Parts: sequence; C-alpha cells; structure tokens
Amino acid sequence: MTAKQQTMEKITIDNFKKTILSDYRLINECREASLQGRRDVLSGKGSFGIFGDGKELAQVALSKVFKDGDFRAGYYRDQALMMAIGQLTTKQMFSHLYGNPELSAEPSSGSRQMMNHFGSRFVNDDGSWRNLMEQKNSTSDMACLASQFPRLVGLAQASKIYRENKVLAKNKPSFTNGGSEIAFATVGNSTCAEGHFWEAVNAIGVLQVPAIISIWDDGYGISVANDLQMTKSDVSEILKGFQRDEKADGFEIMKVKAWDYPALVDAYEKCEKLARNEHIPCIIHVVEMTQPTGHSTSGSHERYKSKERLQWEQDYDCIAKFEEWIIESKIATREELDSIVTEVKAFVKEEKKSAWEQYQAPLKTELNEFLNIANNIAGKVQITELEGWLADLKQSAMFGVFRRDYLSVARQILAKIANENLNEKSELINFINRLNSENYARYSSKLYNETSTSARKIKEVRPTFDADAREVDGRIIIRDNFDKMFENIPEAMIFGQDVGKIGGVNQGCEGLQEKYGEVRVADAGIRETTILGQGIGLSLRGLRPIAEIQYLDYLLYAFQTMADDVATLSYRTHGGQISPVIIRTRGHRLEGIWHSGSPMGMIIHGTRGVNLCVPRNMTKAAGFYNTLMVSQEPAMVIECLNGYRIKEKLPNNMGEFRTPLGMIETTKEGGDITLVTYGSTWRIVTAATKLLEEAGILAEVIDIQTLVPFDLNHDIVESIKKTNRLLVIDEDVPGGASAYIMQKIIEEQKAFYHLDSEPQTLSAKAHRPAYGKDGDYFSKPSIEDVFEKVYAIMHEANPVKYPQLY
Ligand SMILES: Cc1ncc(C[n+]2csc(CCOP(=O)(O)OP(=O)(O)O)c2C)c(N)n1
Repeated sequence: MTAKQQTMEKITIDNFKKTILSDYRLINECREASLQGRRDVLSGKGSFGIFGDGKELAQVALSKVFKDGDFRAGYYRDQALMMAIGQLTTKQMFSHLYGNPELSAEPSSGSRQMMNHFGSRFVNDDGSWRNLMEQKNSTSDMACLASQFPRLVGLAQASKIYRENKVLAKNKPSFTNGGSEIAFATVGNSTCAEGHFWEAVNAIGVLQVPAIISIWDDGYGISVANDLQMTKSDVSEILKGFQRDEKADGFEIMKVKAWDYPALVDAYEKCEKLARNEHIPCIIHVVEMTQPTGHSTSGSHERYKSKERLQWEQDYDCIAKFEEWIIESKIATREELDSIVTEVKAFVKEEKKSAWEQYQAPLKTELNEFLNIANNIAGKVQITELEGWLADLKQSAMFGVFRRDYLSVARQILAKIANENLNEKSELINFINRLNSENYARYSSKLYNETSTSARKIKEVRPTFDADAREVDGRIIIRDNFDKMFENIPEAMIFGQDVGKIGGVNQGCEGLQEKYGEVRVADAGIRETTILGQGIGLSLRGLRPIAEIQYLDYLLYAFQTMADDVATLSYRTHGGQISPVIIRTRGHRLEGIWHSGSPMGMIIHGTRGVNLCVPRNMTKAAGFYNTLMVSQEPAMVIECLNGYRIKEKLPNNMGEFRTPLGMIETTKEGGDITLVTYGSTWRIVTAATKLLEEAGILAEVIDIQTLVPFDLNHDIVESIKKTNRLLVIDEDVPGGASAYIMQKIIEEQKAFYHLDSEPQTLSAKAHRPAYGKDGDYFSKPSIEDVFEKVYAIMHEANPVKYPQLY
C-alpha cells in the first residue's frame, strides 16, 4: 500500500469513527431528552409526553438515506429521526412539551399539536410554497393511528408522475428532482392492524411508487401484545404475499433487528437504492425494539410487561447493544463513551432550562402587567376574593404560569366590577381585549387559507353564451370544462373508481383519458380513503389533483382522512402546510338508501377547514372547479346526482368562468317569504314557487351555493328585511345542515330582528331515503311539501287571506 493509500484509508477510518460517535451522541441526546421530558410531565411542567426512547438506533440508520427533497409520513415516535435529519432540536422538543405557542420556538405547529407530533413548513407566511427540494420534508403527524398512510400514497406517486412527465418536472423544480424523491412512512407494529395500513400498502404495490415503510415493532400497542394485534403475531410474516418476485411486481420486504446497527444501515442503503433508482416500494420490519419508559406519560408499562420482558428490554436496549458493538469493534473505549454521555446530559439540561425560560418570559411580563392593573383596582373597590386570587397567582408564577391563570382572574374581576365606574376598569378591559386578540392568532387562526392564495379571494367570472347556445345534458358541461382545464393546467389530474377508461359513471370524463393519458385521468381501485390520500399527497407536491369519491354515500370510507387530515392541516400546522385537494363527488337525491344521501350536516361539522360547494347545476359545479384550480385550498364539490341529464345552456368560455365561494344567488325575487336552499332541492323549491304564485304568495328563492364559506356578504338577511319570513329547505336530516344555516342567518346575520313569522326548516325524514320513486317521495321534501309548509306559514300570518288547507 502506498503512503497516499494509507493516508486515504486512515481518513476513511477516521470518518467512519467520527460518524459512529456522532450517531452515538445523537441517540444519547435523544434518549436523555426523553427521560428529562418524562420527568417534566410528571412534575407538572408539561401536560403530556410521548417519546422516542428505544427506537433511536433504527431511526438514525433511516436518517442516513433521507435526502433533501424526500418526504416523511410518520408518527409520534420519530423523535430521533427528526433530530437526525435536522428537523428538531432538543430545545424545540421541550418548547413543544411546555406548549410554547410561538412558531419561533416550536415551528411545526406553534404547539397546537401534542408534543412530538412533527411537521416541517411547506408554505411561507404569504401563502407561497417553499422550495421543497432544498429541505427535508415531514408532512404533519396526527395522533390518529395509521392516518399517515392515505397521504403516503400520493406523496410517493408524485415522484412517479414527475419521472414520467419530464416537461412537467422541469417546470416544477421546487417540487421534484426528476422524480427521485422517496416517501418514507413510519408506523408502530400495532397500528398495522388498521385498515388504512393495508389499503395503502395495496395501493402502493399496485401503483409501484417509491415508498419505504418502516415498522417499529416493540411487541405492543400500549398494553396489547402482538398476539392480539396480528395474525401469527408478526406483520412481515403476513406481508409476505406482497413480496415481489420474478412473476410479479410487489414490495421488497426486509426484517432487521432494532439494535443491530450495521444491519440497519445496510437495510436502509439497499432499500434506498431500490426506491430511489427503480421506484420499487420497500417495507423494513424493525423487530426487537424496546420501550424503556413505556408508551407515554399516561401510564407505566410495569402493569402489563412481565419481569422477564422488562429484563430483556434492558439487555436489548438499542443504546446498550450499540455501545457493546462500538467497544468490541474498537471504535471507542467505555470511558470515551461515558464522557459523551456526561456531556450530553449537561447539554440537555441546559436546553431544557433555556426552553422553559423562553416560554415563561412573555407570560411573566403579561402577568406583571395584570398584577399592576389588579392592584390599582384593589385600591379602589373591595373585592373579597381578590387578595387570595393574586396571592395564588404570585405563588404559581414562582413555578410556572399559564395565560389562562391571569386571564381567568382578570375576567372574574371584570364580572365583579361590571357596575363600577372606574378608570382602571377600561385598563382591565383593554388588557383582556388585547390578550384575546393575540391569543386568537395563537390558538384559532388559519383554519382556512388566510393569504392571497385563498379560494375566497377569487372573483366571479360569469359563463357567457353564444346567441344560439345549445341546450345540452349537464354532464357535457362538466366534461367539456374538464377538457379545457386539463388542456390549460398541466398539473391538473383526476382519479377515482371508473373515472379513466369509461370516463366516469356519469360520463363527466368521457374521452378524456384517451386525450390526456392514463396518469392524468385515471382509474383507481375501490379504496376511498387512499383515493383521497392520493389527492392529499399529490397536492402537497405541487400537483392539482381532483380525487373522486364515486358516490357521496361512500364518503364515510374516506371521512376520517377528510376530517382528521385535510380539514385540520392548515390549522394544525399554523398555516405551514395546506393541501389544495379538490374532492369531487355526487350526491343528494336519486334512488336507494346508499345512492341518495345528503348528509351535509355531518360533513360541515366534521370537516371545518374544507370548503363545501353545493352547486345546483353542472355549470355552477364546473365554475367551482375553475375557481378552486387557481387557488390553494381544500374543497369538496357535490354535484347533483340527478342533474347529469338535465339540460343546461352550453357556455362558450369553458375553463374560464368561475363560481365564487361564499356568494349566494337570488334566483327568483319575491316579497312574501325568503326560501333558502341549495343543491338538488333548489329545483323542487323553484317548481313550488309556481304553485305558490297561483295561491298569491310571492316567494324569494336564494341558492346558498357554498355551505362553507357561508354567505360572506350577509346577503340573506337583506332578503329577510324585505320579506320578514324565512324557510330553509334541504334534504339532510331534520336539524342537520338546516340547523347550521339557521344559526348563520338568525344569530350571525341577526335576522331575528326582522322576522314576523317563526323561522322554519323543511328537511328530509330522519331515516335514510327508501328505494324508488315512492321511497323518494315519502322520504325527501317534494314540491307539495314545500308548497304546504310555506302556505302554513302564510296562513298563520293571515288566516283570512290563506284559509287552512287541511
Ligand atoms: C385510531 C386510534 N386508536 C387508538 C389510539 C390510542 N393509541 C395511541 S398510541 C396507541 C398504541 C399504538 O401502538 P403501536 O402502533 O405499536 O405504536 P407505538 O406507540 O408502540 O410506537 C393507541 C392504541 C389512537 N391514537 N388512534
């Protein structure tokens, strides 16, 4: 060996040792943070702690192949992974544990999320996207187990779409690097018992997209062991059918021990090559993991683990085994390792202290400001409890104070001096108002996109018509509008059951797959939650997906993903991530219990954070798609199931007209009563107005158009000021969306002051709609029902003019 070769070898060995010791330092820092964090919760400084202890070594191995531009869809155990990829510091972990709401201290969510639920920032404060290829990307975690899987499908699929469409990839450098990005999922062993896991694994296998799924197997899901979680007690054993072979594509599946550093590094290196270069999905089942301090701070694992198991967990702790290996391999001595541990302990203690002080400093300033105000008030009026309250506050401040402590006392004082005329009272009110407004920003903002990219900012563009415009089936308008949309917007794509080859069950995509290819107009398997997940993942990677749920009645299969992931994403990341997915479906009346649902109340109340468009016809629906495509917000569009064959005038500005969000339309004027409706009942209501006119009643008809947002300009109350009467009609259950609509009109718009008759609702029956024409007639509001309800209101107001019907 030449001298140069010898030097090179030494550098390589030195580098190797340096890497090992740096990994050793990191996993110890992570472990120490877990241990000290746990103590902080038990002593009351944090509310809840869940940590990554026992999982560190495997995560450090994973981090070595996690590159800039890659994506993570993981869960709360990934503390070491997040630290290793530079997305989490020990100080940030403690800030999160304490609940510091400042993004500067806890950048993933401003502590809206529970601690160790991670996420990186994809979107800037002004709503523009960051360059995701220059950072390591972690989609925002959720406490709902397995909820990372639906979105994983789309995150991985985006790489394939970009690799296959080089022109698109070239134009989206912030979102792809030639399709070489990997989507990494992490999951606990027990969570693999969830349906979402299997649905996503199957979808990824079918699509052959670059996902690497790591299963952290510590034998338990809280207290329930693998024998009750998994057939054969072993997830990779039963995943074997997914293993690729010479006959068919599938996954590369590996099993590796959580304490075996070289084997872990090797497994991740192999999987990285397969996924990044060949887009072969991989599963790494990491077994023999431990959980040294139990599941979370909510309980102790001594309650359900045997003495033998607890002893085994100590012996096979990944840090202990890593140490053994380091010493055996002569990389470092026990003394060297001990000195690293000593340093790390001191470092974590300092970071923790600094996080606490940073968290408490502004609170203490506010507390002092309040104490001054309160003392001034105490000098002027006698409040018996005040002395005790202030003493308690001062006492607790020595340990740590929460905003609610002094705000609550401030509001109680205000209640006690409501009748006093004091200068200090206005000081107190100003203090309360200021804190409320600042805390609104901290705790309640950004449920929707509040930047200039919001869909609410898109102005209306009306459809225009040739003088001799043809009347066509509604579905033609949807189809021709999609055609223009796909022509103009290369990122736009649609997928769902039967959407591709046959162009959709109602032919709204007829012929479009032939024109735009099997990727942009795609059939999907029967798997609603991962169809939506595909939409989430793709939308987070710069594409504009329309995820189709074939019938509204089957939304429930995707509802968890819609409610927990899509709807909360902007809120739970404090605006750091937004999924501008468009969910297309069709609903309201047709025939049959599961082909005519209109569960609008369920959707509105479960998915605040998603816009809900309920167009009365296909031109309006097409206009919504056009609006949503040029903005950055999640939305659902519900087309009227019975509207595809109803004739509408064919617009001549396809792809351009835009239906605005939050704007009602008055479709018929009248002075006697305001009829507020949307979707399929709009036609029923409109037909009923003819009968009403014959009875001398002039009704004003308002189409709400979007339930969320709701009538942003408060135009409905203007109608009620004129008619003084209100009936809300829909085909949800009684007290469903109609109760929401009432709250908006009566309370928010203050229509109460302008009513001369009791405001009423007319909805469907509480049961699901029965089958067939008669099932529909006796389950849902009919023209006659609308007539009779309105007539009864008018009869009550003027029994002479409108004598009793029955
Ligand atoms: C859908 C759902 N069900 C139940 C829970 C409560 N829960 C939180 S963690 C947990 C155990 C998860 O075990 P495992 O998947 O093995 O992951 P680990 O925590 O052991 O890493 C349970 C049941 C939850 N968060 N979500």
